[in-house]
Parts: sequence; C-alpha cells; structure tokens
Amino acid sequence: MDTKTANEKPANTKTAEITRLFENYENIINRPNEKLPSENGLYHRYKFPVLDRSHIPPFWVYDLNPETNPFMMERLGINCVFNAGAIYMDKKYYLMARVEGYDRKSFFAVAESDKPDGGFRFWDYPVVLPQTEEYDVNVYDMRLTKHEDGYIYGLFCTERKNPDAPPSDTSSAVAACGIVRTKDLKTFTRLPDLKTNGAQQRNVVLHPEFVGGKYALYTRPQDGFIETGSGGGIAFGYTDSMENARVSEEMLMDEKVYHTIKEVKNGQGPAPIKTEKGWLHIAHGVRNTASGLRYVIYAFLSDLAKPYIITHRPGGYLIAPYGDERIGDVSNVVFTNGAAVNEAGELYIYYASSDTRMHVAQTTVEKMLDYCLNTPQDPLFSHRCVEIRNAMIKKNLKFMKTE
Ligand code: M1P
Repeated sequence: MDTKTANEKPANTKTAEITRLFENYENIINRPNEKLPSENGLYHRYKFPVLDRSHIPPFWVYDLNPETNPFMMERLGINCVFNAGAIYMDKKYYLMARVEGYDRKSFFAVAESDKPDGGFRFWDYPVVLPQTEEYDVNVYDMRLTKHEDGYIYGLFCTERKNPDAPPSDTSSAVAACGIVRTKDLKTFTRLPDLKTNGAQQRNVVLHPEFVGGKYALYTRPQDGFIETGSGGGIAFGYTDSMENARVSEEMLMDEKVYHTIKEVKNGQGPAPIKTEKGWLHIAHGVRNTASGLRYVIYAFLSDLAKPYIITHRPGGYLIAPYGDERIGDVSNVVFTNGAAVNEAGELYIYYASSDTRMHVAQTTVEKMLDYCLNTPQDPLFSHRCVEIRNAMIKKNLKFMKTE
C-alpha cells in the first residue's frame, strides 16, 4: 500500500500554502500521543484523538493545481471522522473510519498505523464500496469481523429514503445491514443486504465463529429509524450463509431496561472478543435526558459455547463522554464499533465522541475480565444500590482498621 503520496507532490504545486497544508498534516500524523493517568484503574484515555478531520490528506480536499485553484480553497471539505471499525493484523492496527463530507454523506476509509495510539495515516483512496441494485444513499459504522471461514466481513448500516414517506417528509429513512467481505481491506465483494423480519436494522455484528455450524449475528431490530420501538435490545440470530444472509428468528439477549444506561436503546459494538472466561462484549447504551439522548459504552460477558447467554453484566457504563468529548455534531455521545487486541493481551477500544472524532482507550483483556466478573450488576433500585455500596464500605472500614 502506498502511503507516501503526501510527500510526492509535483514540484510546480509547491506554493507556500500547499507547503503549509502538508506540513500541518504531517505534524498531526507524526504527533506522539500521550497516555493519560487512569481515572478508574481500568483503562487509560489518551490526550489526542487518534483520528479527526485534521488527519485527512490535503489531496482529498484541495485541488492542488494553482492554475485551477488559484485561491487554494477547499473543493471537497471533510466535516468529521468517527465510528471506526478496527482490526489488528500482521502487527498493524487498521481503522475503517466513517468519514463524513461537508455534503453529509459518509463513506469508509482505511487508516493504518504501526502503533495502537497514533500515527494513523489514511490510505491514498477511500473505499470504493460496490453497490447492490438498490444504491446506498448513506453508509456508516462498519464492524470488521475476522471470521473463522477465512474472510474479513464488514457489516455496516446502509441508509435509504423511506419509500413510504409522504412527499413532504424528506428526512424519513430506512436503515438496513449492508455486507461486504474482503481478505485485505482493499478489494471488497458486496453481498446482498441482511434480511430480517424487523422493519429496520442498525448495529448488526457478525460473531467471529460458527455457532452450531451456522453464522451467528448480533442484530438490533427497530421499528423506526431513530426509535427502536418494540425492537427491545441486542438480539442474536443465525444464518446459513453470508452470501444470502437471512435471520428469520431474532432472540433478544440484552434488552433495554427502564431507568438504566440503556433505557432507550442499545447496540453491540465491535465483534465480541474471545477470552478464557467467555465472550467479551463492548456495546453502547442510550438513555434520555432533558438535553437529549446520552450515549455511553458498556460491557458484558457471554457464554463461550452459547454466546447469546450473558453470564456477567457489570452495572453502569464503562466509558461516558468526558470533558471535550461531550461536545460535537451530536453532543453527549460516545460510541464504539472497533477494538483491537494484540499479542500482549492489550485491548484498545476505539471510540468516537459526539459523532465528530475518534479516540482510543487502552486496557487489557485481563483487566476487562476482572471488571466483568467483579463489578456488581445494576440492581435496578436506588435502595439496593445503597445496600451494595454499604456492604463494600463496611468491609473496607473493617479492613482499614486492621491495616
Ligand atoms: O448519533 C449517535 C449515534 O446514533 C446512532 O446510533 P443508534 O443506532 O444506536 O441509534 C448511529 O447513527 C450512530 O452512527 C451514531 O453515532
């Protein structure tokens, strides 16, 4: 893959402005990130986003020929970079980012780095996504799954105008699960969209292994584009093939629950991670507030043989919007659809804040297991929360006296 184009401009384009654009770009790509002290003993945030619009190569945005762009103004602006799928392969970290232009259309683009926490450089060209007969109007939030069948699958949301909307309604959409597969993240085969009984689908994720000899999918059935309605949470279903993926029965495995971090809706994040104690899931949960929806990230563990059975549900959120993360195009949101585990068992959770930029949180599989196994479940009532907290305080006070 060619990552040197940024430095190989024809000599006659080297105006001062172009030089400045490329210097800024290289400074951003080469800026070392800084691991921040952990605030909870579980993970570390980093000082800088791993991807945002300043990571976009200038040659994606500007016509660099001064003759056709004498004012060196943007021709095809980029608004933001967020909700990236992730994969760790051959000692490299790849992010399949959702890049959104000024025109509001999202597309996919691969950024690569030798390091998990920075240095991500986009490949020269964004992904050219093959189309089905029904073109995608917008695409986003690809989950990458390295499946035991040998392919890397990319499941994403494809959005099209709602054909049943009255002419006056120019915003109603239908969301479905688009599917591609690849071996190298460069050449993609488009497969037919997933068919389910639900009216709409978002946040569909392929399980990395066959379950009972079938492909297994985490789905999120929903009645409307925003509201999940009677689609009650993260579901699980089987399909015989990915060439014609069809889930005829969706079993609810992690339902939305009143007065919790997932009271409005939730969705599986990256493909679950296999551990000795079960499948580690990282997901997003959404609650209502007076200032709108609040998206947080949470985790749970499910059974190795029956991944649809949740064995441990640590209460509350794992990551919530913090500081500057709170503000962006859609504020008060953290969302993840990508994670990477390396040979050392380090886990990097790639998450976006407020639909604007990408961050990383670093932890280990060992710490996440400790978190899942030992964090009390949400007891759903305030007085029970106090009982659980008081039991720990009592133990601690006794322990502190004996120390
Ligand atoms: O704007 C916040 C998020 O909203 C959607 O999430 P969900 O599918 O749970 O409603 C998605 O469009 C996601 O891309 C976005 O970050």
